[in-house]
Amino acid sequence: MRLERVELRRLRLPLVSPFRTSFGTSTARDVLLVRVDTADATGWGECVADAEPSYSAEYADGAQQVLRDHLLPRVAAAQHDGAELTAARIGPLLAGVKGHPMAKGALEMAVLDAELRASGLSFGGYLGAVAGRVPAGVSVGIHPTIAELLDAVDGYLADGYLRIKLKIEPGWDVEPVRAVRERFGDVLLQVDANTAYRLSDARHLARLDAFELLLIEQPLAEDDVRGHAELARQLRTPICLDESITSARAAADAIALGACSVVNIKAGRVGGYLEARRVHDVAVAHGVPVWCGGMLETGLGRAANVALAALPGFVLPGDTSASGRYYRRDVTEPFMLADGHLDVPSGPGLGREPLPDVLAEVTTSMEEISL
Ligand code: SMG
Ligand code: MG
Repeated sequence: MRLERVELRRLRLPLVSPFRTSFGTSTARDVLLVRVDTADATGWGECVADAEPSYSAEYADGAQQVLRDHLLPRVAAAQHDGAELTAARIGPLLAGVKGHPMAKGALEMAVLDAELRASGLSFGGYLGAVAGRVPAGVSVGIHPTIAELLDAVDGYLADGYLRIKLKIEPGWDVEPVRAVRERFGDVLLQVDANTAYRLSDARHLARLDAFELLLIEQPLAEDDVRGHAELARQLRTPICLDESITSARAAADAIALGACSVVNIKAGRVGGYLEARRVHDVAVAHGVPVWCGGMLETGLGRAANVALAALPGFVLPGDTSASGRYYRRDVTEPFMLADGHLDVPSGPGLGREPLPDVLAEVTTSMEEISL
């Protein structure tokens, strides 16, 4: 396969409601899409970097620049030398560029989509999906008041979501969790701190043990694996890592060190769906349950996430919500909740493509690169 043309397209997609986390409030997504054209097929990749480098070091402008100036030139050079391109070759080809997993992952996703569309295989089929639908959880942001939080959770449960994740931060943790537990009984419940705590908060966080949470996600800093291992010894609530798991090797290390007993898998955070599958395989080999994280993806990233979430080690509901939880109009045919589940697309590649009219409406810029 040879890439003939690459398009870097930016979209602005307003969220249906503001999403507040410990690192900021999002009211819209600044999306970078990568489109690759080959002689046989077109492929789409979605970069999950946000406008601000606040979830991780990456951000959309930086991702676009590293794609244009460092990643795509390496692909062009390899093609010039006669290399046949496949998605599996993208990671090794880009290994000389340090970091930038979200930018790399978006390019690999686009190449994989084109490759699979050309061969007729779906993402799920390629990755090893064993289910036709996946259970859907929902991530609920920090709200101005507990009453508003309870209203939001009530609405999501009425929609059929099977698991609730509450965003927490110091000052918004024990009381909201207690309120949700008291009001909604034994609903599957977990929390995500996005690195907002320190190890010295261990005694405070242990107060969450009373609420039988599925897990607490990333309480401490991204690079504080030892801190998480120490915290795990002080909490009964299982620790799940998100930001810290930057590769399959990082997952193996964190598990071996006792820093987590559950893993959140996000393809963008680890450089693509192939490394995401390796994270899954490492976790399964250690008997560690995994679930699929989310980065407010459009229907394109969502299609790939839902396929990934259908692998056998994904035994907990993911942050794989329906399109309507995020966007009034998704850029693809929307993902709909049915009985608390999303169907895994079965068509070639992602099994979803952008709707031209919506895409045109939300596009803010477009850059074309000939290879
Ligand atoms: O896609 O439903 C979603 C969002 C899930 O909470 C979510 N993601 O740390 O897990 C996480 C956050 C990171 C993104 S916040 C913009
Ligand atoms: Mg998280």
